[in-house]
Amino acid sequence: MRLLVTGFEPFAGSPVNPSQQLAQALAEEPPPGLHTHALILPVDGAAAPGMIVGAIESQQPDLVIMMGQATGRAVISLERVAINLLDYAIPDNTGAVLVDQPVVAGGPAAYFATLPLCAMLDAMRQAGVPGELSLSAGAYLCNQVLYAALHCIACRGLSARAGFVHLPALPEQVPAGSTRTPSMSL
Ligand code: PCA
Repeated sequence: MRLLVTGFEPFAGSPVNPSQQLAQALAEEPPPGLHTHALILPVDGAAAPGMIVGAIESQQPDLVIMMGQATGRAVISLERVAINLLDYAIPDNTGAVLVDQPVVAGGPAAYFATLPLCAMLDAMRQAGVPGELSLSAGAYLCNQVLYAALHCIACRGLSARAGFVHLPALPEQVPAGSTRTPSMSL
């Protein structure tokens, strides 16, 4: 089986992003039996969707696991839904702020992730890793690439299963003295 795993570059002024580190670690030490390719996406709303679509088309993966950082979340979140909305609360890394725009003009309102999320959550919990199902990947880059990937797979009739995993901040990203920002080690 071919796995395409993605992370994002750092954003919002942080020097690191756990999703980049985890994607790179998975590529260096792939899960047994999975031919794993890692792709690090820019936090750039104009470039990132084309990059995930290009990777799906060129590599024809069986599984697409996209990852990103969700500051403020305490456990690993498995996203159930991608919505056709861009509503950035902060600029992307090029300075763009897209508000009240579709990811794909004329596209469906939403797509469900197609990874086996309940089985993944059970497996995570059995392994002692706290997790949850999430109903919103937001309206920023993470939702955008999830929507773009699911739209590409649906439109081209591909069999790949795809979904998005949001990760808590790393301990070193928590401001000194803060007791409010949850974190999880890599
Ligand atoms: N998280 C952001 C975009 C990049 C990242 O790692 C998000 O949740 O949309």
